[in-house]
Amino acid sequence: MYTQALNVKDTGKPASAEDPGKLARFQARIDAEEKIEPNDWMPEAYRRTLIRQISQHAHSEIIGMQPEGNWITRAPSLRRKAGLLAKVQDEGGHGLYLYAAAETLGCSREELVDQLLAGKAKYSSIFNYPTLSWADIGAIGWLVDGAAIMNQIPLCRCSYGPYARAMIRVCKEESFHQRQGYEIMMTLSRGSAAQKAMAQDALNRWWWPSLMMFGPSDKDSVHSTDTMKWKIKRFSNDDLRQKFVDATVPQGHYLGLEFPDPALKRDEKTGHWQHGEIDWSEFKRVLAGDGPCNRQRMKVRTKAHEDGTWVREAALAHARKRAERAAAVRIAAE
Ligand code: BYC
Repeated sequence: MYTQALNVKDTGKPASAEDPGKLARFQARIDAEEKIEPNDWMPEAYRRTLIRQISQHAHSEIIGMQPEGNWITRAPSLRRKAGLLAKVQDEGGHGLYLYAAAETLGCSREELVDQLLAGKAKYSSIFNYPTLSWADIGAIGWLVDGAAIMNQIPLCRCSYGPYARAMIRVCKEESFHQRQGYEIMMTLSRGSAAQKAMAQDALNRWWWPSLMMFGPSDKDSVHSTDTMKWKIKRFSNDDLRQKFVDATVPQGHYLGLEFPDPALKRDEKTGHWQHGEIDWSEFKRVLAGDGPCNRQRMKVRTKAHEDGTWVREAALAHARKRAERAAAVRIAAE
């Protein structure tokens, strides 16, 4: 999509060595809400932060296909299967837009994928949890895509043009995903006692991991100061988490479900739903690679990458032949 525009190389320069005048002009552009485009001058730290965040986001979309893909063959009806199939394909598409956006910053998709497979790049903690029942597909759509929308709508206004533009389409598709998930939860909640229990069990298991998707609390967030200054992030982790809780709790109550948090209560003065303490030790464990499914996710991703080698090679050989043929036609015409 954008890779032809690459003329930005990693200078390896520490941020302190950068021209203060250029830095000031860059910040002034950000403050004036101008979009930064691939060939514009940008501080090294801005570029690196974007590569880190966008590639982590891309990896999350691709790894996120696994827990849901687990239920494609077991969806309870043809309609459900078609919906889920389309959703999982959308996630693959989101990964591709995001890798393309990251490539505009001078890092190839191959390098980014290698970092993931080598365990050097993160992906969202949420995808290290298993999908044990069909209700989990409803809970993922409702909660995980719901959290994703809350986090990603502000990213449509992010200062980096290619990321902001990619997020517009991603968010439109995520809202369809959220609706399909909530509709599954609604059907189960209005079904038999066993179906309602399945929906409750899914909410019990996905609620806390969904809150962790927003990242560490503001006091522990290492990147927020810079990313807020550069208008990559528009809201802090805790602010977005609170917006998500406020939007989601009434939806759960409408379903007749209970949240697995005895401390959850509405503050009558502010109108916000206050939640209990998040288990940050679990979050850290999952990030360190020791969640319920980390090993399985990486094993499956690595195998899929290896199995796809011939496809990538064939596509490159085809592109080479087309280019050679086009060059031959050009020479003959001269
Ligand atoms: N999981 O300083 P902080 C989706 C890391 S895809 C794993 O607050 P930042 C979907 C963070 O990377 C969902 N790691 O960081 C797909 C950093 O580590 P490094 C993904 C996490 O970047 C398919 C460290 O903790 N969404 O929705 O300012 C189906 C310190 O954190 C997590 C995105 O990627 C986590 N939950 O804020 C359905 C959105 N949280 O890199 C749905 C774009 C934090 O220094 N990303 N870390 O080693 C963001 O908005 C931000 O990167 C985050 C974190 C809010 C996630």
